[in-house]
Amino acid sequence: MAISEEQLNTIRTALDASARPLFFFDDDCDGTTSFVQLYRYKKDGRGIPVKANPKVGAQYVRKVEENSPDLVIILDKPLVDEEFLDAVKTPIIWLDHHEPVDTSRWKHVRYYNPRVNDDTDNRPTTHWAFAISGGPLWLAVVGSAADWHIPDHLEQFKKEYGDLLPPQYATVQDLLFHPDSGIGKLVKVINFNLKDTVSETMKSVKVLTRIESPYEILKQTTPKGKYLYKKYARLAKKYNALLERAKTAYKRDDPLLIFTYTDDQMSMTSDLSNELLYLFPDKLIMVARNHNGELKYSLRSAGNIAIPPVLEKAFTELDGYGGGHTYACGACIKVAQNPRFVEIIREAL
Ligand SMILES: [Mn+2]
Repeated sequence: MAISEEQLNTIRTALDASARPLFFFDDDCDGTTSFVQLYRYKKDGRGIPVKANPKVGAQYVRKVEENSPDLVIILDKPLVDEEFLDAVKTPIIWLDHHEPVDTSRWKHVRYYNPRVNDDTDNRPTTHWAFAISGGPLWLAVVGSAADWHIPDHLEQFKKEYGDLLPPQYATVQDLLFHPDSGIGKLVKVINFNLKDTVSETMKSVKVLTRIESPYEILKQTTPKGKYLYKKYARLAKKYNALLERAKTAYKRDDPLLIFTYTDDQMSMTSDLSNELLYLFPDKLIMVARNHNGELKYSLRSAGNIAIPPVLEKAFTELDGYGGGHTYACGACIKVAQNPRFVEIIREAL
């Protein structure tokens, strides 16, 4: 195990000893299910979703001051602003699985990332949160699948929730996008509930911490489950319409599938690009939302193209930024520079 049993015990012990933990978590399914598991284990503390930025920025120092926690826990965020680490004097536990960061300068920061010891182990944050908290199992499975990992505990999950698996599955994409996958539906329910203002997101996350069974949501058997399902269904309508439009961007002879749309409110590029990749696995999927003169891309490839080096190449020439995992990245580029951006990517293929 690339985060050792001893390290996991250290995190658990720190959580046990804390009276007022403050959690900052990535506002995706992995980050959120990580938070919910640890919060349910602790039965105390506060959680703040960190939105729209891979970095925990210096503006979150204020949140620490407002809450005066005795422990800060950062979940599933690849980056934290140095200013934040300098300013926050409270002990910080930072649990992540992206590119490892050297935090040795900050004595009050304990950094946990499976890739530090084994670069091939990038199991999701929710996997480690499960190892610390003991569950609920279904949240760990849903969170892991959402981060493109076949969950380690799938067999155990199958015994309890067999009907939430598709009749046949070989890959994690089948778990996510097979029309009969309850896991995939739950990923969408959680993701769509996170696509709103911080206060609306927090309402949903609070409700999620009180859900005992995934069937409450899927079968809408309780008011809490109904609440989450309703919010999901509203966005699902919009999402499905965009997906249908995106499918028409498919060109047989083009290695790229590019789809851009304009929306000032919320991003669905990540979800759309994932599903498009399932439908068109031989393409490099590029889905962008046009917002404030910038295109915010989600890029996906099925494993034939490593995306970060391609982006690096683009951003040595162009302004903008991007990065992420080997086969799943985000990128941002000014609309005016987009033609050249696409051209560079085409040349790199
Ligand atoms: Mn993650």
